[in-house]
Amino acid sequence: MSSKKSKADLKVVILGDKDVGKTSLICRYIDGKFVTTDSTIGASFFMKHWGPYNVAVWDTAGEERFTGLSSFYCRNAGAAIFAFNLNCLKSFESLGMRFLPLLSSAQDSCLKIVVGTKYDITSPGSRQVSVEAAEKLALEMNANQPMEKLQKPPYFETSSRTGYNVDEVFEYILQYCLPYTSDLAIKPTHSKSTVNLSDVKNQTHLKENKCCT
Ligand SMILES: Nc1nc2c(ncn2[C@@H]2O[C@H](COP(=O)(O)OP(=O)(O)O)[C@@H](O)[C@H]2O)c(=O)[nH]1
Ligand SMILES: [Mg+2]
Repeated sequence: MSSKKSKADLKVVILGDKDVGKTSLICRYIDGKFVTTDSTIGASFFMKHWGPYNVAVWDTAGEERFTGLSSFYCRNAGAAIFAFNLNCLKSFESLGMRFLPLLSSAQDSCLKIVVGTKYDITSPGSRQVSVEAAEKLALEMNANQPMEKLQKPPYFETSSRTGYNVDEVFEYILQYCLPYTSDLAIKPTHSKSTVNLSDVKNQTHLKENKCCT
């Protein structure tokens, strides 16, 4: 395999309600920085090179009006990150109710990783989702995966502000989904392109997609 080819060896999508911190998580991983981001419109695409592999990371918009679009971008995904805000129960409930059904066009073996975000502003008083509940969901979502390969419930608590646990999420995905060789090292090279869908409402075919979900 060669990183010069344009086709990705692994497609990763990130799903979750608006404002849970999906874009910040990807930016922290790709750029190593916490950046102020604009609301994602439609979806953005990042390519990361990991050893000989090309990894495509698709950031999606969490808003209801883009649901059909997110379903489209899940096609052939090998891994999906289900992000929720640790301080917002509703965002956790959305994962099973609204976002899991979008994966029908992903690979059958698609790994699902549950990620609780904004750990830096989470305290016992503010936390609305327990570790146990999140781990339970992560295991339920991956009932078709071999447990010996999962090793642990695929659940991480992260902070894009401090960087806490962010690399660990992606390392877990890459090691699970790609054949691992000892010379693999994350290279800092990457590229980004944004799918310009600023006027999604006026695009008939996208409206049709929305109806189908
Ligand atoms: N304190 C804190 N704020 C965060 C974190 N991640 C995201 N945010 C903030 O949450 C808001 C929404 O983030 P964004 O990444 O745009 O969410 P998205 O809609 O899911 O892509 C922004 O104001 C971010 O600065 C985090 O780990 N800690
Ligand atoms: Mg976003």
